[in-house]
Amino acid sequence: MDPATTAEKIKSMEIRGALFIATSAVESLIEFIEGYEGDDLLEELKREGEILKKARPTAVSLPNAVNYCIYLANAEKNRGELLKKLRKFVKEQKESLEKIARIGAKRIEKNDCILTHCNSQTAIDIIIEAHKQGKDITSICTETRPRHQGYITARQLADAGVPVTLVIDSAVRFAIREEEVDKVVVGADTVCANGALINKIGTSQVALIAKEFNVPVICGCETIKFSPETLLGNLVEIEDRNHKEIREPMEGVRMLNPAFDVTPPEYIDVIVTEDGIIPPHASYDVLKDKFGWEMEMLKK
Ligand code: RUB
Repeated sequence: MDPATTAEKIKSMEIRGALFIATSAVESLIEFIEGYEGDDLLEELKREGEILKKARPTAVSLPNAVNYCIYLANAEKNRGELLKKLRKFVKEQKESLEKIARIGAKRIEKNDCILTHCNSQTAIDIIIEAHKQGKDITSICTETRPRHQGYITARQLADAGVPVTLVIDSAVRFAIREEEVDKVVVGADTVCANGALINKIGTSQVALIAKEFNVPVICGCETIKFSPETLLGNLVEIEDRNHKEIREPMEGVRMLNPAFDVTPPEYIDVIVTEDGIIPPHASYDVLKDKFGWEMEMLKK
């Protein structure tokens, strides 16, 4: 699929979930490079990359992945070698899901009841891996208004054989208390330099309630979702989606439809990356270790 079509599908949320957004964007740039016959690939890639980056503003995996393509294209002038490196990048991103599932599942204990919010492939894979290991877990997922991504999660977990209960978002406190939730497992759209987590709207409420009941919050997050821009002091834009997603306009009523919120690092126990488990406050070290290339680009 070409970059413009991919950008449209990201905008309309046909392509969604922070990791899938990033890998789809890179795959579209690979297709673009394969078909490119002009003599200014780098400039054209930058233009296509801008279209992709503008598709959705909050998940940093998208600009990180696009910037990485441009960084590679700048350094590698041999088209075949560049494509090889880009395909390797996509493969590694997909493999990171499995690595995170294996590491994260170790934090899940026998008979745990796990609550998850929205639809994160990373979080789901941790839960399914724990189930495959025979830990006899059960799960609860939230409906996730207004787009109801929780229904996708419920389907995926049920299809994998994990006993699953669906609750409305406002039943989270009731569920954590009455269903005796042992752990919360969520994904990430962005992790900031201070360890704050940006994920689907409502994640911060879930984490706050989990804290109240001493329930650990585990965040599954590929390192591509850490934000180098936040190291330079920039704030992450929270997407304000079409208010019609909530309901038809009401006269005299202002609607607000933020798609994501910020969970302070104090409410998160661990972040599970493909390289291992870190406390949220070690996010700075991840950025320093992994994003030297992007810091170079951002400072220019
Ligand atoms: C999805 C969402 C997910 C993260 C992580 O929001 O908030 O928790 O993107 O997903 P939306 P993954 O439905 O608005 O894209 O682990 O699949 O990358």
